[in-house]
Amino acid sequence: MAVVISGSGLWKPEEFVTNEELVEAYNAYASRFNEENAEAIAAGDVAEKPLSSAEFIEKASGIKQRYTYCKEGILDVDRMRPLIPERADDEISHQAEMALHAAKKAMAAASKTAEDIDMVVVSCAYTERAYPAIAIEVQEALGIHGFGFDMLVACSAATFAIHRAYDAVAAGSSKCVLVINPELTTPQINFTDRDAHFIFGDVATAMILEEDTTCTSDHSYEVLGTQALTQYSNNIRSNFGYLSYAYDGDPFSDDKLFHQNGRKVFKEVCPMAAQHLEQQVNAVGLEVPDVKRWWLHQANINMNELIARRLLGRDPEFLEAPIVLDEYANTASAGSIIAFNLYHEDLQAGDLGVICSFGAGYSIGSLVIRKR
Ligand code: CO8
Repeated sequence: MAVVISGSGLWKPEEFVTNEELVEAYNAYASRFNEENAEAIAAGDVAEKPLSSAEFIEKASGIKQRYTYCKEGILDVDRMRPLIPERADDEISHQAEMALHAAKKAMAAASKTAEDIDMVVVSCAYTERAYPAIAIEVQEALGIHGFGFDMLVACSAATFAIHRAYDAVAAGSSKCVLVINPELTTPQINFTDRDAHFIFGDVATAMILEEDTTCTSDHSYEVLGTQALTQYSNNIRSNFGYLSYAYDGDPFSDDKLFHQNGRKVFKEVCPMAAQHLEQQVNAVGLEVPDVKRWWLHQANINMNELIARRLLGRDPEFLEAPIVLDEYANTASAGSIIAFNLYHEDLQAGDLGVICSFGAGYSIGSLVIRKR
């Protein structure tokens, strides 16, 4: 029996924010801050806020725009954070709503109904509450029997959840698994921080994994191997959490939002990811040139080009390692799944590909797959 990926789904919000819009709002905010704090800045008590630039953002990251679940509030210099209405307990939660959109698309692509699925995993960088699990809310909304649970592994939440799905199907404890990644990142962005305000966007992705014997999909991929690696690092961090209630400090201080040492991340993660990918391909008896497509994590275009160059010894063609950053920005764990979703149907039976995430933790997760 083989385990296959038999469907994937991608949902993006209708609203988006361009670099130009973002920079205009940030620069207005920063200029006002600098004016209001001119004396303290001159005395060296407060740091001047540097200005941002749309050209820098595109050059440094490859990002041109990002989708936003709620655009309202983000560009408001008096707010600088999305204005998301709180929902009552008997309403569908925001992340469950996002997850459902992507789940239904993955189920349609795999020709699966609720009766076919017996395990639901919602895995992403943040969940909007601790319990009940978003996965159980989605399970209920879809009418799926069996069980569901949430997982958090930051950038590698999607790949690590697919690993768990693979393990469950391979072990026979589940027949068909729905993995969903509702990446609602914008509420964790410090839009007043020039170094971080441009990085993330919102999106939801989903995948179905099942036994090959039940698969009826037109586009399915046998999972040949999975590999995960973690190594503790404080270079990408958020201190947001339930202990804030017990602390005397500000529950909304800057350290409670996403922050990183981007340069260090770049330098440390690129070699780790390239080495991991080569080892992962070799572990299933293949060589790097055997791989037709690399669906890489989408954090930074220069990072992806560097990793691809290290692997291939040359620049990749677009379709060898597709980039979706220009349209979607960094969508935490969903990036490599977006790339897979948009660029997989052209592959032929026998073609090999690798899905790989890398980032916060640090965490790296990969799968070698073969088109059936
Ligand atoms: N506008 C203009 N200038 C800028 C800006 C800006 N917005 N930002 C920085 N600069 C300036 C700097 O001040 C610096 O100037 P100087 O040389 O005078 O000091 C110059 O530009 C260069 O700055 P950097 O060295 O910081 O710029 P880089 O070329 O390194 O680019 C990046 C910055 C884009 C952040 C880059 O370092 C990068 O992408 N690194 C990798 C980061 C990464 O992969 N992070 C992982 C993200 S985490 C993740 O994927 C999931 C986490 C969990 C989800 C969280 C959801 C909220």
